[in-house]
Amino acid sequence: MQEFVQPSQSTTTNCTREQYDADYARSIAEPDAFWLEQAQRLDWITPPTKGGEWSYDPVEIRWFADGTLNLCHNAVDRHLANKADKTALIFEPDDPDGKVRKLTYAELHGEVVRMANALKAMGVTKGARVTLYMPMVVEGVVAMLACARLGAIHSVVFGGFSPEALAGRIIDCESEFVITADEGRRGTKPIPLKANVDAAVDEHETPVKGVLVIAHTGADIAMKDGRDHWYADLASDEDCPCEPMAAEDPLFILYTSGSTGKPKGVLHTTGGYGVWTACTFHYVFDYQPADVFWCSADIGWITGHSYVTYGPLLNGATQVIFEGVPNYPDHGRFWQVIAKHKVSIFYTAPTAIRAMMREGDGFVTSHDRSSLRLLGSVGEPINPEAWRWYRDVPGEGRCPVVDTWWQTETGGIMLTTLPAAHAMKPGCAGLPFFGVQPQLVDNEGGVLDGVAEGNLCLIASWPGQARTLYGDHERFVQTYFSTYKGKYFTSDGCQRDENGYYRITGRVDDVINVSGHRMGTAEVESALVLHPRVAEAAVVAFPHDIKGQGIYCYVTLNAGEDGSDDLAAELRQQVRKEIGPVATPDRIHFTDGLPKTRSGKIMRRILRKIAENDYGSLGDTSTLADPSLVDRLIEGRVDG
Ligand code: 6R9
Repeated sequence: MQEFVQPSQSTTTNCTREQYDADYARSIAEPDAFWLEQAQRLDWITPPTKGGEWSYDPVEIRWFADGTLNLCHNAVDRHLANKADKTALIFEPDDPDGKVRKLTYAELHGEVVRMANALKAMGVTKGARVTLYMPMVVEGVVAMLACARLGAIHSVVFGGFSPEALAGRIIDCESEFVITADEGRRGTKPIPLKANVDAAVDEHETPVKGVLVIAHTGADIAMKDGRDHWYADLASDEDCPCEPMAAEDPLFILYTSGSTGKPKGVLHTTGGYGVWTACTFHYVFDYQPADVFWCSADIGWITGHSYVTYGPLLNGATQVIFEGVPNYPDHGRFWQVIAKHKVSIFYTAPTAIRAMMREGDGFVTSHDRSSLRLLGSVGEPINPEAWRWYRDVPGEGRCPVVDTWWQTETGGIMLTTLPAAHAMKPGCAGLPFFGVQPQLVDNEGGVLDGVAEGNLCLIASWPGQARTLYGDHERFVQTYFSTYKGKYFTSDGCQRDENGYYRITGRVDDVINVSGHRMGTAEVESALVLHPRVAEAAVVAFPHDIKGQGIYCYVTLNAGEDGSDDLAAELRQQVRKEIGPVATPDRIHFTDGLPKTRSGKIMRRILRKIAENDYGSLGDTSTLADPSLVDRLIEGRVDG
């Protein structure tokens, strides 16, 4: 196990080690009292008297159920009393010479009201599903908050997903409304968002009846009469009160990949999610009122929901919204933005850290980082080498690093160290946040105590937990609560050391974590087999220096077909079309067969080992229908 690293700078702190110990113990012993107290971080219309009412068998989860509130009020309106002139958002455009836009809380309120009125004018009402397909601009955050204001349920689809993927998500939650922009822009590259929406809606049977379009780049786009509306035409400043919501009313749906089938619409509700994101933001980032916070995640992912839109704004924080990418105009862009806006807390993903590390320290050290006081990592395991570089070069050895483990389904941070309370261990997420009860189990469900490695479960509910999968509670139960009865199974492998620190080893299911983005192998396989020349496909992960994991595809072709570079290119294109550029295969391996058991089950274990270039431990191959295939697969392995 790695060494401890003491936080070298003792920050003004929201939590000392003693407080953590006492509060953690209390959060487990008296969860209702503890969380009802934490719930006071929010303004309630009717304060809750009930804490958690939950069961994992059968699965039913409620928190603060008799409370009512509105999260847009909490993120925006309530700050008008004493933070009206405080900066809420600092927008840094893709083009470093472009116009920075700063919005105070009063201005953010004005924007949210205008957007909410535009949505109302399109017919959006409480409970309606609204799909967002947006660039990383102020209006993305504003649109989420406007939905929350009206009690509509937002479903944000990452702008890098294809029209096919977008259509699937619109159809699954029967969304009648879409909010988009003419175009997005990342590293000068235009992203045809509106054209993609047109392709999704025109080429599929969808319930969409209104599309709200934000003019962002000014590109010339087609508008369909009666369906498409320019935001500027519908926006208005009329009074638009916040809709009172029950704590358990849905706040949003966010689609995420699983090991089987189509993406799952993870559903979060209002009260518990609000309390969880507000509370974790306060403690984990040790948030102080003068901080400038920057989370580099896109709002299309859960990290952008919890630590761009909700966590910071519920705390009345000032934060940077960044449209661009880490390597444009050069590899120093992140540090230039940090210097420019005097960012004090920076939260990003290991894949970005590794990519920047490779480019050399000069891109970092040429920018002033004296404003930084805390660094965070999220999305995938961070290798100790990258962790140390992050801490020593960008963080000048003086900024604590929090390695935060959590999932779309957990709503917010679950395992982490707290900046001034805990020593850090490179590569280890750390300790459970308040109320979190991790448990390691073996494959048979046997509980592992003390120093151990096993499958990570959570045995008690917490306010930020997802409540269901939209429209498919049975799948929710099956996916998360059936492997180990009575426990939430995270699908992550995990080690616990002698200090009680947790280190996540990665997914133990068929989910690949590419640059911190979850990709189901089954989804990629379905995309590949749509090609008329493909017979069968099996997709596995392999270790990738920058992305963490890469996508390795074994493909068998129909009789008489031969693999070629051209066909490989076509298949890559096919996957980009079906899912989006995020799922582009790294390697395509044409083979005359896939290793199968005599009962016809693909032996993925073997395929994984070959992709990983690890032949010493292929295990028992005697049950294979065609044992000689393994040698041919090894020979044909695609490298680079
Ligand atoms: C927040 C987010 C969840 C999966 C999760 C795990 C991996 C996230 C991590 C981490 C090691 C960390 N993961 N944070 N692994 N250390 N600090 O990323 O949500 O997109 O749902 O992904 O990401 O494997 O199960 P999501």
